[in-house]
Amino acid sequence: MKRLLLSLALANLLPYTAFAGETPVAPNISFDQLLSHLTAAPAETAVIPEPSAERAAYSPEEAGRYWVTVEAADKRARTRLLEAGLDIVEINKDSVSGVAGAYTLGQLSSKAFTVLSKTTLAQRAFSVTKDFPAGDAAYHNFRETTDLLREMAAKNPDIASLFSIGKTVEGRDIWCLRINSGAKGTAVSAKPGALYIGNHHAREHLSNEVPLLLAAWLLEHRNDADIKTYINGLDIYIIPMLNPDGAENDIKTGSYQYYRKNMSVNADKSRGVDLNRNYDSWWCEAGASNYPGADTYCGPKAFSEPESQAVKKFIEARRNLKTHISYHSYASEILYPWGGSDADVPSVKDRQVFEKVGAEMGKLTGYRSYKSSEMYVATGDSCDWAYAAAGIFAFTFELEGRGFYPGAAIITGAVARNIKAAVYLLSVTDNPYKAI
Ligand code: 0X9
Ligand code: ZN
Repeated sequence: MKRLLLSLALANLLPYTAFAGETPVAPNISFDQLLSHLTAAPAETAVIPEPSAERAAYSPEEAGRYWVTVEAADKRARTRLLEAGLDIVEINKDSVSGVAGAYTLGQLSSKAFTVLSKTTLAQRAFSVTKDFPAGDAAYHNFRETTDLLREMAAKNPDIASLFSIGKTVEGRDIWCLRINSGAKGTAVSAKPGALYIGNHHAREHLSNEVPLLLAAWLLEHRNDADIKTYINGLDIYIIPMLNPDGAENDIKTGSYQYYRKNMSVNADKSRGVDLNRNYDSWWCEAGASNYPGADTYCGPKAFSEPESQAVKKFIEARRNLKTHISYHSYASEILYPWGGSDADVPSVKDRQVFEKVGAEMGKLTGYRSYKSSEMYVATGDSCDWAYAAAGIFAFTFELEGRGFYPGAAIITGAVARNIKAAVYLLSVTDNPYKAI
């Protein structure tokens, strides 16, 4: 029996999308309405197939079979995929997912089809998720995040593009939405760049919502005078979910797991490296653990993890980046380097920029802004590395909330406040020194 996943919850949440069968309907709901939907509407929980994949192990005849997602815009495309042998299990707006063996994979590799992702069924057995608990259904899981990002890029092809900066331990894509009126995808740009990353830490789900909905807001407000100026003059990158494996693991049973790390299998068979201890900034010298089972495990070496590697390569390939926010939760705080040392950053001017820009974003959010190491000294931190390696004015935001699971009602206010701070950061990205 095939099941249709027609992104009902997503359709309810999107400001500019409604589905009537397969026909996209013009935007008719404002971003403010989007936010109120997030908290008011008890979003329908996505129907996840009760997969045989939940079984502990796969039989030998299932070896060599894959779970694939393939582009398919309409029912004709789906019919062609059935003819290619694909066992369609899920139907989304622009794609389908299902099971393919060797013959079908051969067919799919022809030019007629675009395979968006491919994982072995055995891998999927360990990665099939349920979803956020019903009360938190407004949060976007990996599939919903992916769909929303695709939707944004598809609706704004002149200024937005979506690409993967790399794969996670479990083979998920780390998506990056780029907003740039000229360059698309991975093409280089000389325009000053701003980078927003969420969800280094798995259980900090609000840290995916804020950059994801920031992207939606920027695109919806693309014709506002100030936003238009930033879109024309800057190179804006939004990576809302750096650690999708961990985020999915955190919700895999339908109740939260308090999971923090990525999904690496460590030497002692424990799971996970703390991605915010894995960067090469005084790696594993303080505030991090060498013990693989620890929540603050720094990994076997700096940049041992595909997720932190992907960020490293991304930043090193883009010397135009000037400003950055890495979203975490929770504390209502804005932190700037150093986090791995009690010292101040050596450049007095840069310190003034950090203090001034942090304070301004503090006013806009109501968060307290201060030097990261005053919270605690912790090495291997992403923002320390981004500043040290690339001179990027990098801020860690500890979003609001009392606990890692503050409920869906918090999203509206957190997003609205943080849009203001993120837009302020755009306003100084052309020259952060102008802030002082
Ligand atoms: O410990 C972290 O990685 C961050 N806090 S969280 O609760 N989100 O895990 C804070 C990072 C701040 N950086 C340093 N103090 N180095
Ligand atoms: Zn965190």
